[in-house]
Amino acid sequence: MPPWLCNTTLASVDAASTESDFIAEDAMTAEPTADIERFMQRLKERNPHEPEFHQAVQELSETIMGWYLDHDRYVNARILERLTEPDRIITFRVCWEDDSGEVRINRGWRVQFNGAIGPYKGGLRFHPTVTQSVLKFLGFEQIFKNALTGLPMGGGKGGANFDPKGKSDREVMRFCQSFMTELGRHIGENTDVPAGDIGVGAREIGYLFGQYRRLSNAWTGAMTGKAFEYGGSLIRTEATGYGTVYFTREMLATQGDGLDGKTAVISGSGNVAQYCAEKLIELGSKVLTLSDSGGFVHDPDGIDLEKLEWVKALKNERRGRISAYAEQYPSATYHAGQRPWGVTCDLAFPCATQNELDGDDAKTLIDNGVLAVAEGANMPTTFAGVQAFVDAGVLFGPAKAVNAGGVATSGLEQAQNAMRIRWTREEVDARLLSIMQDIHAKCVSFGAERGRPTNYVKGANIAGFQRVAEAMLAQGIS
Ligand code: NDP
Ligand code: 2IT
Repeated sequence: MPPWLCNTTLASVDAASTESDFIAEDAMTAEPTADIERFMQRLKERNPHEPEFHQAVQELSETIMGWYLDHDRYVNARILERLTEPDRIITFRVCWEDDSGEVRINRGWRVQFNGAIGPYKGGLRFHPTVTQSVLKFLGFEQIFKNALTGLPMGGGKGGANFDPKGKSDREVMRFCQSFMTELGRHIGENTDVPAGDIGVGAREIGYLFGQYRRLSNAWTGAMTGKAFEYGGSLIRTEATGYGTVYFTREMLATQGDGLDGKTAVISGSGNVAQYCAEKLIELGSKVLTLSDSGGFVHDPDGIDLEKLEWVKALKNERRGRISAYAEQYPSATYHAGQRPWGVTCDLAFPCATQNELDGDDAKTLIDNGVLAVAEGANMPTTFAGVQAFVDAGVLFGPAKAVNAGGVATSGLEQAQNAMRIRWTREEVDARLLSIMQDIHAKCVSFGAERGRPTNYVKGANIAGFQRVAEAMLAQGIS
């Protein structure tokens, strides 16, 4: 342990030291490892009981600290310290009445993390595991992801510890109306523009937007992910999954390889997983698995477009469980309580949730010869997993680059709403592709390493960070 950490215990930290000297003069020349430890120690003291947020900041710090310390302008302006403190967090009670007349109470949040490069932008998550820590990690990641898209979008995230599973449509509607009654005063097309995430799909966006429109007495593009009929963008539904595959194709191309004939393992069976599978199938890969929180299905014959349509109806309309796939298609087996990483594959796409692929899973995938791993979900790979992939020279695409196609297409939806025009499917898809290629190029330019595959984690972190840091410097101390 570096000497300066020895007497910096939680108990010894007073109010003054929590808001001061993150990188003191004496530490400026130390190894980044020591600086990372010191910085993380302070961050944890300021933000106790937020393991997901600590993890996201640690992952960023591990790849940018050396570069950051070389930039006195950033260090002197304490950009990293400022960037890890949200602009504000709004938290509120959400009361609603269930179908049996019982009063239910949930907690809602909006984390407006950093607005330097544009209005806050990021999804809403409705899931029982939602906590402030989860939303802070997601909001933090969103800052850099949005910066990578090149569009004017700040970073934010919100949600509630509400579980839409097992609720009637009317219950979900009442919850959404109550949630938006409070959130509505904090958002707006030039302030903060929410969208979907886990548990918030087309149905929820419709109810949320409808309530916002009533409250504001105006039709504005204050939410994205809307259905096409009332101002949504074509391709937004598909964008995260499609973008994930476009990015993977770029990674493979750096090694003269492609998607055709590759086997792919996907986790999740929601929005991102469905459209990741669809684009992979269209481009000639064989999709072997899908999953949900109950387990995974393995179809050695491959999940083709027809089977995928069946899955979409199962998950999006009938709101069923993925286990039903194995009853419908006898070629498949269902593995209750398990994740799909033991299935041999060329490509792996974690598309469900955070920390769903750990160091042991990574080792299994590497031993089985995986070529590329692309994070469709946010922070699905643990720190040990990321390290294992990078050390093994696997093409590893981190979430903030790989899944940025969703928010990028939200940005395109905002643009269309502001201009009062609609672009065709082809036009939006072409823009999405070009944004994903551009993000890939940025990762390569900041993450190239001699004699090794590009370090996309480092590339994405530095490229995203730099854009926001420059904007913050230009706008003065705030
Ligand atoms: P959906 O709600 O459509 O689907 C989520 C999927 O993940 C479901 O299959 C769900 O299974 C599974 N899942 C959720 N929580 C858990 C859990 N704790 N353990 C195991 N499985 C779980 O969400 P999305 O597809 O939109 O989101 C998936 C991931 O992609 C998230 O990390 C999200 O943040 C990220 N993302 C989404 C974007 C978007 O545009 N939608 C954009 C960028 C990233 P079950 O049905 O059993 O809950
Ligand atoms: O994690 C994400 O990037 C999203 N859930 C999409 C956010 C958005 O505003 O479209």
